Amino acid sequence: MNKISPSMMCADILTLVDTLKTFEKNNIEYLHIDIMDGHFVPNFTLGTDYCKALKKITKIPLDIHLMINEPESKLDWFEFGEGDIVSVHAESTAHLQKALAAIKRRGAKAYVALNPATPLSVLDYILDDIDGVLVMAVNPGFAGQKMIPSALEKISEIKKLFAEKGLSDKKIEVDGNVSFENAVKMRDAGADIFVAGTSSIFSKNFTLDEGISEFRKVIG
Ligand code: S6P
Ligand code: MG
Repeated sequence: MNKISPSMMCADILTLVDTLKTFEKNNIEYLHIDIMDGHFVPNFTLGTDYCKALKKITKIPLDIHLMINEPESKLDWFEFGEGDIVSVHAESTAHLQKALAAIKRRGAKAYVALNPATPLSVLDYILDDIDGVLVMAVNPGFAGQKMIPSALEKISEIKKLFAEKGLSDKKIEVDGNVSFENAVKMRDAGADIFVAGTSSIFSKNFTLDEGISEFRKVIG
């Protein structure tokens, strides 16, 4: 079954406890936490204390998306472990393998995140080190952007690559403008985990419960 990872930067911090209750009731699989450092991307969002607080109040695994330079030297700042996903950007470090191996050593799933312009050749020598790929369908930094269409082709190519190499247990996560409409195309291209933000479950046009049940139908 495909999985939902709501983008927590899109959730109202003042009603966070209620939002988490709604997620638990709806068996949401992951909480996508965007960590930005103002260097790798031009924005600041959530941080170490936020992850710690979530760990205290919910059992839903974290899906930490690190948009920070040199993540390998900052992994110890974060609380994560068995069952959680941690993504590092291929473009953010000269020591990608080192960062991925450090995540795995802590029992979490290591994903490599790829900006829209990053070619798949970066995967060539890290296939053994990853549990999945996080495909960015927008340039990271902000919610509410439009999907860059080449993301769909990228998802299909990764799916094909995993199948050819007998690595179909590895997952493809997609992030950025995963609207109800785009999610169908992303699913058809081969995505497994869908980051839900302002263009789907956090849209102001319906309740969170309604958004989640509609999104589930769409991602299959
Ligand atoms: C963007 C970030 C994403 C956004 C998500 C928001 O840098 O990594 O996780 O929070 O894309 O969703 P939407 O539907 O507003 O694009
Ligand atoms: Mg993200």
